[in-house]
Amino acid sequence: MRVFYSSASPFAAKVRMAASHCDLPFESVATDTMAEPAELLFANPLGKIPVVVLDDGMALYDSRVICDYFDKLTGGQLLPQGLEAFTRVKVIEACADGICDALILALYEERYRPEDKRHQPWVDKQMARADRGLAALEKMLPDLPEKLSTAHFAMASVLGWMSFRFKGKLEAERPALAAWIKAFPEKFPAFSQVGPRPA
Ligand SMILES: N[C@@H](CCC(=O)N[C@@H](CS)C(=O)NCC(=O)O)C(=O)O
Repeated sequence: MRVFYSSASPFAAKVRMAASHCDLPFESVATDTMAEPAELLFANPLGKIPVVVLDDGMALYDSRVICDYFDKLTGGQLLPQGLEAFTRVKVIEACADGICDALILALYEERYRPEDKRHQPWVDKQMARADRGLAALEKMLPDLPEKLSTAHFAMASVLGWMSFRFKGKLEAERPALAAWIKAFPEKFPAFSQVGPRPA
């Protein structure tokens, strides 16, 4: 199995953490989405990472589909079985992923648009969305199951990524989330290898 990734990509980190947790061997393929390599576009017409290419050539995206695939493949290593616990995990995962989507949009506005074409109200909207999501995530902390799940990996992805892309924000605004991500490597030691890292 090959995973198209970049070290800073939070969504790719989510998938690599989940694969490591499930003891699934994989080859990491460093991918620059801006360069749109043919191999990436062939595997994922959307041109985004992460993409997993299975040994038979089948390509899977996006991160939620990939994590759900890993869960099925391993007989339920990433998601609880009971309906209530399953639903709680999926909502936390969706919230963490949504925060990440909003922050990425805000960041891309700065990174990829010429200064005179930037639209601050759009950035403000995304930041407000992310802030509401972070407040909700903090409230849902007690809902996290003891066993590692896709909710943990989605949270570790966005919060780990924020710790270098939005340095100091969590500590200043969401101390419980800042403490959670600080403690996460104790629960999941492979975080230092497969968690998000500055490029
Ligand atoms: N919903 C997707 C989001 C993936 C995503 O936004 N990936 C970013 C990197 S973290 C990307 O490929 N960005 C490049 C682009 O948008 O052109 C998932 O869960 O995998």
